[in-house]
Amino acid sequence: MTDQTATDYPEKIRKHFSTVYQQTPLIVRSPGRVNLIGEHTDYNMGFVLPAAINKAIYLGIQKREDNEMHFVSFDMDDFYQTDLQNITRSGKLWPDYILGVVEQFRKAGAEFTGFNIVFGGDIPFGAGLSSSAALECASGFAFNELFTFRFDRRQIALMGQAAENQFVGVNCGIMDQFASVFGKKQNLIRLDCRSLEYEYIPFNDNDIEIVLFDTQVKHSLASSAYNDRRAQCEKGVSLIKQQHPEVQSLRDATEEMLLKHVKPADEETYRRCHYVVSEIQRLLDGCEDLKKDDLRAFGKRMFETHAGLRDLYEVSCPELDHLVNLVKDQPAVLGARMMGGGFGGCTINLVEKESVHALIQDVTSGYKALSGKDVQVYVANIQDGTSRVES
Ligand code: GAF
Repeated sequence: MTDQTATDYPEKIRKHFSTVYQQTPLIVRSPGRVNLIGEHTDYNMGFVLPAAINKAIYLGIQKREDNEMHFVSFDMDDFYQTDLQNITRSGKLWPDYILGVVEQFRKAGAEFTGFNIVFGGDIPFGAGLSSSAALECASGFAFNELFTFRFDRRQIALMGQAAENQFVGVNCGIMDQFASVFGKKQNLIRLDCRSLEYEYIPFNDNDIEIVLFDTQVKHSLASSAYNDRRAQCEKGVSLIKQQHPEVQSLRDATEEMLLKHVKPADEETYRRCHYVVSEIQRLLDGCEDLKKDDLRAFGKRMFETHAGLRDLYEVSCPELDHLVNLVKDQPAVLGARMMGGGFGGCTINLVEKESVHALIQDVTSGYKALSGKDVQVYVANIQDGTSRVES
């Protein structure tokens, strides 16, 4: 029922690479992420609390002698080919995450020659665990290694985000790429998305597991709704700015400002902004709970985050709500909420270790009864960020 880390991926990639291209690749691993609290706060210049996990993209790369780029998706059994003169959208999405990063590297002055890629991995696609950011960061890190470009980790994360914003067309924040690149085993990353300053917070509680329940749904409107929410936050800021020119983002806004300048103008925009302003504070308070080792108090805030995402930000969906409702009265569950952009994907649950097995059984049957669907379960543990895989 629970999954295992696909430790044999580097070997699979290496073998496939040698079959397809008759070359030995350099291999990079870039992980997916969880986020404990601080949702939809990154593009509002607030804080987030993600961690890289034991699910990753593995990407093999090697130089070619021409200017062509050949990509193989091992898991999708798909191929795409273009050249360095033709960096345009591929029409099938997955190559765009790589092409978008090539474009960003070139904008930053990098000079490429052709290259071959094979990638694969065990981050479920569309589950809200950032498989796309992992692919962007794996690509960026691999280019840096292969062509010795000397960009630093921060630049690699930022170029991954810019690729997604400008090439793929999703206006995401920096959280996912940052978590993938900067992950540290047994640590959360408390990231200030305005300054990009960050601090590692140890999370190696031996009694608690991070359990992810995957709804197995992904609504097609997810990325347009994401961009809409972002635009509503910007609208809230512009309404406040008329009276408070110093306010640059919702990070600078107070509840009082929202009540005075946003609520009378647009009730829905107010609800969105109210959620964000409360969530930024909730994360700061949650970090205090962690300092005091009070995971119960922290978990309570996770439930509050879910309520805000459901009722105010309106990015949940019935399946996510079922999963949270199924666990909310279970004493072994300290906290639970939907995670990531929303409209599907996973819930994140902090669960007492000895009760994980029983909980999974309960949720599996409960979810089936409520939604008619099978839940997928992942037990996440916190791992290091992007790195080269030595052979
Ligand atoms: C997605 C985005 F990619 C992140 O930047 C973040 O905004 C998240 O949704 C919501 O917190 O994962």
